[in-house]
Amino acid sequence: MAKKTTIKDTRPIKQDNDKTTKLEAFVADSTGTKLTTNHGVNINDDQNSLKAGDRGATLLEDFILREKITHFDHERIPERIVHARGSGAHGVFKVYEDMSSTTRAAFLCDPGLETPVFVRFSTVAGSRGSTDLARDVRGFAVKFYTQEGNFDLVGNNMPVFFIQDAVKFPDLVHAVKPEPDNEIPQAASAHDTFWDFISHMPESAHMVMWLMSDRAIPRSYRMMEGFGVHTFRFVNAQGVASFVKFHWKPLLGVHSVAWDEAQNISGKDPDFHRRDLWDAIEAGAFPEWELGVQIVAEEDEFKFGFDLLDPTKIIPEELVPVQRVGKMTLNRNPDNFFAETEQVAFHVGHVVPGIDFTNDPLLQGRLFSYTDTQLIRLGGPNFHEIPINRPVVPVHNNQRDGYMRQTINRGKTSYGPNGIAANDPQQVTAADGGFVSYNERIDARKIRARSRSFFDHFSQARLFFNSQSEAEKNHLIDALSFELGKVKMVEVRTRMLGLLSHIDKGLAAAVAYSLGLHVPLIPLEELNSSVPADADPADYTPEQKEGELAKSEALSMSGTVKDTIATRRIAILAADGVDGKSLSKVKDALVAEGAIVHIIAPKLGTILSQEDQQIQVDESFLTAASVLYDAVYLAGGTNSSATLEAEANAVHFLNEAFKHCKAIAADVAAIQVLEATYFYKKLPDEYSQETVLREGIVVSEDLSSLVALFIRMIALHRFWDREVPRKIPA
Ligand code: HDE
Repeated sequence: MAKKTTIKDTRPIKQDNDKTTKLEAFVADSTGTKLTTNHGVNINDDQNSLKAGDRGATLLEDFILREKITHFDHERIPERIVHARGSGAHGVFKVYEDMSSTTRAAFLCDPGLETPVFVRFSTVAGSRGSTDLARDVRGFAVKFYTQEGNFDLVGNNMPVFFIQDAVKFPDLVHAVKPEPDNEIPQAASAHDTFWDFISHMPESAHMVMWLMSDRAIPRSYRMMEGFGVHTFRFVNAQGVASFVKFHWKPLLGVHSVAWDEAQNISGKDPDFHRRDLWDAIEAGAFPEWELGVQIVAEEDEFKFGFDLLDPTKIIPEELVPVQRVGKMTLNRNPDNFFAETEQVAFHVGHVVPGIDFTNDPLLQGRLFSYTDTQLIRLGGPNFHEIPINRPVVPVHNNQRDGYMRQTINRGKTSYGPNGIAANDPQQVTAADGGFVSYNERIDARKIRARSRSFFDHFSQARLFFNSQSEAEKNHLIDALSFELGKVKMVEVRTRMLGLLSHIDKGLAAAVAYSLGLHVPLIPLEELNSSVPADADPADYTPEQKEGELAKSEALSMSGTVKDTIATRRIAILAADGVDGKSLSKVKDALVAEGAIVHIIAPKLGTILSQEDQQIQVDESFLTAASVLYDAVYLAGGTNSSATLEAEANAVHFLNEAFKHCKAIAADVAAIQVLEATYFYKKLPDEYSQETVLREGIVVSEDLSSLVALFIRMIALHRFWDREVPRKIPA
């Protein structure tokens, strides 16, 4: 067979790397164009169908009507079975330093290289139209369009998963989705089937701790961590492999909302996270994350008290620190939601040379599922040709035909080896960048069973609970009390209490109190459905092991970044007669720090300041709500204060902001409005700067110090310390 000496399109590093330019070829801008049918004929009348006479029947020959309606009838595709509700954005990734000592992945080896990315954030359980603020895991899927093909890091905002083996995934999803008889409830895990499943699935104990924590109700996609969950492999050019866990660390810190607030936002603005991401990017406040890696040498595989292949376990950061190796910046909104965010197809099996898999049984199952799901969702095997899914490098192989094929392949051959076309397209050697799977030695029997090293389901669930701040623990107890309180079947509640008691007795007792039940004693052997009856109890010992980490700082959100108010939403409440000077001073200072400031008044239009100046109103009490803001400032001015004091919506706004532990600042001249709230009489009599920073309330006539304190308070995000002692109805 004739052999050529050169290969036409190997993948040199100097290819056109710009995904935006590549997408341009597919962009349709209708500005200044003529209206046409899909076969390109100009349309003369798009307002009337073709009829027999003025009032006559519509004619079958009306190809314009038929084409338009038929296309419309087919506009929807099946939504994703999980992660249906999502929001996407374009961006770039750059590695800080050459990582070639651990991986040969080219995009991680050249700090000068900017790799385009597309990211899709999502909730898991809800339908496409469901609320962003459901208590749920968030998907965090990143497609890197690298010079060596696409690498998809299809992760979540929680580092572990519910199950250890992919075979349980359909059961898990069936249990959490709305119940099959009445399709209730939407986008919520607070129902019988979910908790029935969990109560029989102790391996989910650790994940359930994360799900019941405030991580499940993020303030913003921009303020979430991301995790690859499974242990992957890095392989360097010498073929030396190490284990790797991927992390995304948001530069704005990790922040959440309160559960009561989340439920309110779901009504006031179900698109809250989608809008937040879109608006931040439109405003040029580009969200940023650092890519983190935890690297474990091959020879250290068995040095931990847990199995690296078990996706219900983390590697505590105290044991293996997270190295921050690069930065991702999201800098462009999609042009078209359907074409990009809906049609993007991620696949955990999209890896590039230098990144490889491990035998995590959950990961292995995912490797099958993601292609399979796109076949039904995107209608056939050619979904990789949809513009958003195309790599920035050329694709050549002998795959052909199928629904909606776009490529016009030239030539006679669609097979290899071939002699007719000199064996093109040709295989690529490893040295030239061909993918070679890691040469892992496997010497085993075929079995259908779980490794003993996967049996301990409770140690890390307990580690997570113990690592939470007092407020975070309270929220977790409240979340469990809420969710199990919505469960109708008492036996499910009781069984869950039994399971929780193996994590922490105090936690179980607190939830039991809320449910009006006692904690039953359910032996571990009875709970461990995935553990064979003859297993040695030593393998699933729930008690703290000697030398085991009791707490991990990194698991609490309380220690994350709190030094910026950029993009935080601040409400200024005002009415006619407001002190315009002080209002402008506070507003300007907040805007200068990058905050988004809205003036909220009893009605839209303008208000007249006490200096007789018209001030533009951004929202009225009807269109705004405190749950859509991070902090409130009450401007001064005698008439404004009198109006706001008498305006129930203004008082409610303040009460609610207080209840949700937000920063509140007031000009001393507006004190009468504060006096009308529930919380005023609960405030400490004496205020020092320290109390202000603990309680998050400042009232002052000295605007300069007020503004400075207010900015520090907003950066602290929430004042959970006041939540229990100063609880108010709102
Ligand atoms: Fe997924 N998952 N998953 N998953 N997953 C899907 O693929 C699946 C799992 C994750 O924004 C589906 O295109 C199985 C873990 C994200 O488009 C589907 C198992 C993690 C997204 C699928 C898992 C994820 C998906 C549905 C257990 C975190 C949204 C639509 C073996 C590491 C991607 C689709 C996007 C989507 C299967 C478990 C993350 C059906 C079988 C663990 C972020 O293929």
